[in-house]
Amino acid sequence: MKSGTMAGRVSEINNNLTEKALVIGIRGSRQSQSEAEQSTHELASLVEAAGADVIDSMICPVQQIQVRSYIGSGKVEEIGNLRKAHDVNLIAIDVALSPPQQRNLERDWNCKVIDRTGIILDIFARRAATREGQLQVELAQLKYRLPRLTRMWEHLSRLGAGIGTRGPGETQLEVDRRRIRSRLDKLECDLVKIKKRRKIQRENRRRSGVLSVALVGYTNAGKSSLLNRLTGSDVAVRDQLFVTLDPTIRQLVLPNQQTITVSDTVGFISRLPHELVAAFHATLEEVIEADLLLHVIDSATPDREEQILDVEKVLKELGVEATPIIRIYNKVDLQPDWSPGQSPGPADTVSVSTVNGYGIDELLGKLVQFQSQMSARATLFIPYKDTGIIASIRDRCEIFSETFEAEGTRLQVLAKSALLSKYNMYVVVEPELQSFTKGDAGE
Ligand SMILES: Nc1nc2c(ncn2[C@@H]2O[C@H](COP(=O)(O)OP(=O)(O)OP(=O)(O)O)[C@@H](O)[C@H]2O)c(=O)[nH]1
Ligand SMILES: [Mg+2]
Repeated sequence: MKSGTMAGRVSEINNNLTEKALVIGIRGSRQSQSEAEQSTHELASLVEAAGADVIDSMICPVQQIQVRSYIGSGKVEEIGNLRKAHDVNLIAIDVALSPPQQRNLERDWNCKVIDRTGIILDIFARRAATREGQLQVELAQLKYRLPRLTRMWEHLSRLGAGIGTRGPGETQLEVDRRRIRSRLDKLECDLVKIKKRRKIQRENRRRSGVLSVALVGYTNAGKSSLLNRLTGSDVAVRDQLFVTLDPTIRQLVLPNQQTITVSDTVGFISRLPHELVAAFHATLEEVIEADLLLHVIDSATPDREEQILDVEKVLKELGVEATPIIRIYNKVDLQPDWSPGQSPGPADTVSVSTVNGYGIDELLGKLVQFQSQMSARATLFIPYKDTGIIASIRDRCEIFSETFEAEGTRLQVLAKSALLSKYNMYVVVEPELQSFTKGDAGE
């Protein structure tokens, strides 16, 4: 009985703490109503993922952005009334507000106002579990907060001008800024160390000639589900945005018995805050350095095409346009009339369902094909006069056997084809290996 009362009290406290939010979508002059609706719906999901209750939402048409508060004064008043009627304590708005606009709206509505970037940063801050993730999010948050710091000073100045307010107010602001800047320097320095460590780990993997595949895609597309399906791992999967933040790397033994690595990482979203992409560079290096990208697409969402474009935009920002990519249309079980022929674009595509396993064998087949095109086994014969090159071969290829003969060293290696072509002059095509190396070694 006692514990029941306690539990009741805790849930009452939690209810009181849960923020009640109003979600405001913006329809720009070049946007259709359905685009605005989808974006507003996504913002509501983000607000929920950040832990608030969405009480109501509305779409506000904006023909011309107003400098003072982004939206016109009539709409500001209308939304203010809606806020009062619902008694909400948070208004989320689906644009990137400038610091003064955010401040003006908070004053007009007398409640907390948060923009799309602020919400995404908040979710990341809640979800970051590892030290690396936490550092990355803190870096992004501080960069976002730095220009918004004036609020503290304004608060002081509202106490009244004159002796004792002006000087200290300004000084405090400068102190705050300086503190943030020195914290930013420290974080950047810590992240450089992490980056170095990851680089060493990655180089160790590369050295073995093992192919690396990275899962990329819009948040909630099913990347982690696919990793689990392919490798039998148990990475967290939930119907929520940004469940995965930290990269996970698993080995996958393909049907041809060759091993590759598959990495799962943070998902992308429309208008992903630039601060986050920059801060997550260390994490995203698994993507940057991958030999092959699997772009996982939620085929069942009405926003599918926009999401594909959004992901491609981030990939471009990361500079990986040249990396081969396979588009994976996931969740086809939700689309009974799906036909793979509908797949748009020139990229290689596969339709799958991580729920019922449809298309997984086809995907594995494509991975085998890619793996055998990309890596090859070869026999190299290095004359003793060139012995110096063996150290670099040892560093970059997997060596199966090494025999010393009268004229030089014979090595059996497995390596990426592109790398093997550098040692072309030493490749020996032996009859039994011919079918294995044919076409691969020289590419
Ligand atoms: N019906 C159906 N649901 C799926 C499929 N694949 C994934 N899901 C569901 O989609 C939701 C998101 O899946 P995740 O694997 O967490 O997606 P993610 O891309 O890793 O998402 P984040 O890590 O949040 O960016 C979960 O509720 C999954 O159960 C599928 O093939 N069919
Ligand atoms: Mg995930």
